Amino acid sequence: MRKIITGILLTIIFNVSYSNEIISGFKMPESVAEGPDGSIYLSEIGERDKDKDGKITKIDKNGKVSTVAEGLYDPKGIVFYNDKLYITDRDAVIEVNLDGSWGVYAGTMSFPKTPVFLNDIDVSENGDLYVTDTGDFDSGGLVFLIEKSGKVTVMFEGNAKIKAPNGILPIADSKLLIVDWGGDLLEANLKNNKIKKIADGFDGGDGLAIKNGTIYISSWKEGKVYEFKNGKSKVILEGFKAAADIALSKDKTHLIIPDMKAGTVTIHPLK
Ligand SMILES: [Ca+2]
Ligand SMILES: [Ca+2]
Repeated sequence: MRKIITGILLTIIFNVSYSNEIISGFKMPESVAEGPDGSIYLSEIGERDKDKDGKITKIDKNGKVSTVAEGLYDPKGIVFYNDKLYITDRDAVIEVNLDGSWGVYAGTMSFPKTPVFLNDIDVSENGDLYVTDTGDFDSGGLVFLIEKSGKVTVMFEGNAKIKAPNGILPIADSKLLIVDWGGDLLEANLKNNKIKKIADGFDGGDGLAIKNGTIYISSWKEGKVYEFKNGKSKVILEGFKAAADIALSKDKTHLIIPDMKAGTVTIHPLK
């Protein structure tokens, strides 16, 4: 009897928690990160190549939407480190405080190669930032390292393997996952700077997330989210207009997906 009741309860919880929550009304949302306060912080490009209409928006735990910082160009990748947000904004990286004040963290001139299309950003435990430049979306892409000292170096240059890097994610053992716009999922070993392809077929690859060894990859072009585990990939979500840069919630129970063309943010419970 006890087992049956538990079963019924689990069924109810399962049904309630396994529905997507969708928040709408955003202008070209590109990337998301959950903050220390449990709010979701979102970059909104506004109109592409239109200056100063980009902004950072906060969705609090009750779903209330407010503007954190504005006057940006085309903000994209967004990540938290020590309660500050680091965001790529076309050809620079900016730092945003939670009170909304912001400044340039790595300006265009501090890059050893002129950035063309800064895209994703992520951070190592020691505060080093990894930043992708998707180049012309065909080739010429770069991966930059921005050290805490502010020094910017090129980690990887466009080559036969890295063409137009988009999503980037540090993982265990000094490795980085990179998804290329052309569809390849790459693993870079930071100990020897070797890059290997571990999967492909994610055309228009945008964001990356990882939970217990399962990698989640969004395809902007296909409007899909894939999972990749044990050497195999499968679609777990589809029907987006442009699934942009995804992120996991801090407790890793939910995947957060901004849809750039639909102007929505979907919060999807993971099994
Ligand atoms: Ca803009
Ligand atoms: Ca991106």
